[in-house]
Amino acid sequence: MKIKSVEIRTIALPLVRPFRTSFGTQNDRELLLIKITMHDGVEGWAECVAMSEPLYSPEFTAGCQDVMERFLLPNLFAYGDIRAEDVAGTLRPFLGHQMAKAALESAILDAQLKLEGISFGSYLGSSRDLIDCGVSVGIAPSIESLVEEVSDYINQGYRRIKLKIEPGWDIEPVSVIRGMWPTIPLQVDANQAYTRNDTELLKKLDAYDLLLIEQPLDEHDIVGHALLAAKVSTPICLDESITSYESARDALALKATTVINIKPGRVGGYLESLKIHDLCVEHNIPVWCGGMLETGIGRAANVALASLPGFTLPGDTSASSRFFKRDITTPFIMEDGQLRVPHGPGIGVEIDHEFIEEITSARKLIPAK
Ligand code: OSB
Ligand code: MG
Repeated sequence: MKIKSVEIRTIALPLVRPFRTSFGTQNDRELLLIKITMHDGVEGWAECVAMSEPLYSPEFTAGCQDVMERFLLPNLFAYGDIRAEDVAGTLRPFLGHQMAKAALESAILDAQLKLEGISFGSYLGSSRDLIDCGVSVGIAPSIESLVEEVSDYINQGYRRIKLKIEPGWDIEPVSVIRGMWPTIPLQVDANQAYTRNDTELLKKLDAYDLLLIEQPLDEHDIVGHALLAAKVSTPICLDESITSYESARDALALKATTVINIKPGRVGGYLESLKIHDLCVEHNIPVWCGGMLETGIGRAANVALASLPGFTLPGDTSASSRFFKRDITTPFIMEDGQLRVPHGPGIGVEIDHEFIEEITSARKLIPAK
């Protein structure tokens, strides 16, 4: 395929409720949407999962657009006849910027699969039609409102609850939720909010039968996670620290993580995700699919990925309604705590072009030279 043009737009979707984590509070989801048009007329869509500020990862929306325009797109245009499998290799000289690279690779993959009539799921190696849904629950203003929010998700059918924690909001919310729902699969996510000095505190979480503790320490503190993992009985699961196949391999070798959260944007795309998945299957490491408050475009691809055989834990693959009143694609609706993997070609969901127009704040068309 030869790229004809790339359209980058910025959209913003209001969230149904504020989403608070240890690194900040989000009230809406600003993100870049990528549309790649090929010379043969086929179009590929993807979203870039970076957020508007570099609080979760070093990438942010405006920075992603800049690196795409300045370096990544000129490289892809010069490549000529391109397939998704070529993208990571040709972009390798440009360091980092996994989320920007992932978005471009995903858009090219969507176009390629649409041309070939293959779904993301079949291409990646899906082994089931339905995937279990988990939900990520933000830090709440009070224990009462947390209980209310979690009850609502459990009534909707979510099969796993993940509580965001930070110093001062950890043991109490976990003990209350565990006390009210003694058997619900439960895990916590600290987004790097603790230090090596918090080992004794984190050890207290062992009393609550948690599936895992996600990213308690700084993303660069792999050894700290290994030391912590040796002292607590709850499994440690890295998120922010896993930015590539190599970082996953090394964290596993150091026993800094015994479960892995794969987020395609964070690791540079679905093809890199597949490599990490295969590595984990080989080492008997449970895998689950993370989320970045994706719209239906990114969610569709994530749901396809989450249907691979190594994804043995429910992911942050929630229904569209978890974050948005109205999605920009056919919405993902939960049936008995599960989502259906799309079967259509490419990402396999219908795009709501009219709604996208309404929420677009900026757009740029970049013709391939
Ligand atoms: O750490 O998993 C995280 C959202 C934004 C940034 C980081 C994280 C999250 C979530 C939400 O926990 C996951 C979702 O999309 O449901
Ligand atoms: Mg996380």
